[in-house]
Amino acid sequence: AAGETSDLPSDGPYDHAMRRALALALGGTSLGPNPQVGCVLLRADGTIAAEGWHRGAGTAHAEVDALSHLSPDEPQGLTAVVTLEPCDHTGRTGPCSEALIRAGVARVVYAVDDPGDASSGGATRLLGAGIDVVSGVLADEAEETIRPWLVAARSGRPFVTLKWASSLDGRSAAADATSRWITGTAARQHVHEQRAAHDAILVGTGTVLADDPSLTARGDAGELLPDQPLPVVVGRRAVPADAALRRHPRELVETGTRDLHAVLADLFARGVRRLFVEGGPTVASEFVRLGLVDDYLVYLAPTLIGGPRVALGDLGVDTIGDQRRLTVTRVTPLGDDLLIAARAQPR
Ligand code: AOF
Ligand code: ZN
Repeated sequence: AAGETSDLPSDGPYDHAMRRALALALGGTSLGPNPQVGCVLLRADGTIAAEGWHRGAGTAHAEVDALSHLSPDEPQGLTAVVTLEPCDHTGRTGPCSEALIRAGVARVVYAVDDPGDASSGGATRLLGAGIDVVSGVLADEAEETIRPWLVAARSGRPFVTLKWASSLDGRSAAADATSRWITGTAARQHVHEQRAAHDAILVGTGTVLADDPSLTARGDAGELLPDQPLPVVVGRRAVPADAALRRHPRELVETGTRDLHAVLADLFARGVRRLFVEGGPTVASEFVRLGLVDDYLVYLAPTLIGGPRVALGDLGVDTIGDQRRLTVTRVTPLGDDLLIAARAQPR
């Protein structure tokens, strides 16, 4: 018999278990090519028989991790609550759809469809095996939890966070190009945490030549954090042999081009899903102009600089109807500075 599919209202019977599965998902890393996924195996009375989550690329998927805590007969008749549609492909590990069928679960409840061409199809296979499938449970929360991974998987390019620091009047440097320091230590520390939370960090050759940045993720005492982003330079000019970037713990990626679409495709192929763009103004503007920015992190210092060195250059906004409206998602005081997190509004 074929299983049945249904969509439930938002306060349905699986919300509680799905919230737990979402919390478990956060135990995995947000870095690298794989999503954060959590799984709860429920008994008929709603109690939890086992829990699992995915630790990162190459390790067991959440469903398989949860099943591994039970003896072979125990999963029979259970409901698997998973944050992502169970995969249906053999990648670094085997298909979760088949693992769930073999285990004998009666029902699979999930939040978000797997957007991958190769990996999707788990729901269809489960239904074909006579398992009930419920999709879309807490879909909005799950979308928000793994938004960068979903955006990357759906668009075939890394999720892009554009960061800049500027004066209250939007200047990132003085007329003579000096730019250190505008923001205080709390804001700078926050930037280092952001670097560690991204797979790669990108700047233009202009910034390399002007600032000689290290692009490492460092702690309070200047020590290297465990996760270091891949340093990437766009532009045709060469990075000097004695540049600080050449001493980065990860090998520098020199793209030799200003074609951002090509750069993003290449980074995606290398497994980069979260890209942190740190400027300068030319590169930042190009990302905005091409509609390639997903999240903005703007560090505003209570200072005035005035003059020509604005944080962003020409965006192709010749008339006010073309302005790029953003939605502010968070405003955080950091010492004397303000962090404004925003995202692009759909155009
Ligand atoms: C699931 N459960 O816990 C995860 C899924 O190379 P692999 O074998 O690790 O497969 C990675 C893909 O599998 C990934 O791109 C995504 O589509 C899916 N991730 N699926 O059923 C999980 N982490
Ligand atoms: Zn899987």
